[in-house]
Amino acid sequence: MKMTFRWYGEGNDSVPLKYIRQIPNCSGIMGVLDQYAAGEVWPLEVIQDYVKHVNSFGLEVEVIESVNVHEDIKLGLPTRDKYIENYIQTIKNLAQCGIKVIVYNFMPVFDWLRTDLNREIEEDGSTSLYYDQKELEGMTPQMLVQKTAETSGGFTLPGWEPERLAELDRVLKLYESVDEEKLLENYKYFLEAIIPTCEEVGVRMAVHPDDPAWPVFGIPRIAHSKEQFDRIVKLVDSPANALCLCTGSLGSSPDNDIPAAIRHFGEMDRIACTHVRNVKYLGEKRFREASHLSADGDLDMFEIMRAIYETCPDVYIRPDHGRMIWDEQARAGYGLYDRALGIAYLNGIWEALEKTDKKNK
Ligand code: DNO
Repeated sequence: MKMTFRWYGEGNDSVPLKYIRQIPNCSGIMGVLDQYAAGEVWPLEVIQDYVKHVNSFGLEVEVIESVNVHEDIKLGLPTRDKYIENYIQTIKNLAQCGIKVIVYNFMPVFDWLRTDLNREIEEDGSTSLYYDQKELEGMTPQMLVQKTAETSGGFTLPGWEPERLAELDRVLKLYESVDEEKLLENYKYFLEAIIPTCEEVGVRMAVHPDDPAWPVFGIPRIAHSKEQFDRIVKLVDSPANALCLCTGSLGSSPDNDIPAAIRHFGEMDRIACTHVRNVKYLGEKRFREASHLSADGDLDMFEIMRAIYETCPDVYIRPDHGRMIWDEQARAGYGLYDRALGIAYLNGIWEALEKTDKKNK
């Protein structure tokens, strides 16, 4: 496995590259150029400079998270072809700069969402991301957008890009005539167009699960169960059509058996990267994020790492959403301290797996 850390770019992240380099076993970042809106081409020279800059800190950048998919592609509008062409150009440019995996999602309108970005965990006074379906049902999408913006501490949030939200009313209206089957059809059209290029240039597309793992605000969502991912990987049957297996997103629903899903898709060689984190269930469609430690949440991190070790040991891993601890001021979910602790813990599990394996041979 290659252990990495998500980084938002110079001037846009509270964590400097130098600190990331100092985390044990962290060999690179999952990076992004978020100055480009969905549908725009990422210029080759800009990516080259970016990669050079990250490399100068002794870190690799082989995974990009994300290149966002324009809403017209998800909606299947006639304008989609020009955005797909741009997407293909971006894939080619990224491949030329050594990028091996592109994380993206096919969630309409919203990416991940929470009803509280800073919910205090009573036991220890830290805060973490929190979701309660009942709270969501009392809000309109516009109210949620406003609350998220007001409580994000001035940091831009991935998935909450201003240009995406400026379009909110128009796009929500258009989705009224798109159901799950239509969305899947539009998804197939997109994959059929881009995967041949990915195969040619050696890039794997890694789709991120819906988060939370169910539809929200009545908008269709098609990527939150093993059965749905089985359909997705078959839309275009290629190792380049792969998953970003995010344990916390899929794991927000107790119906999903995460180690089993990793084994299933790992054995098929369809996992290109993973986000590893823990979730604490608080009731029906109500959860908060926990530290990575198994005992602090409801996911079994040992079984998760064992499934990765046994079925897809070469994937890129990153710790995901940390709690905010030690009074750190950072982008919600993306501080240094708790994610670095997460890496140290995942490293420990990995070492135990490797050494036990060797002993048994
Ligand atoms: C949330 C992230 C997601 C992810 C996108 C990929 O924190 O895991 O925003 O990057 O869904 O497109």
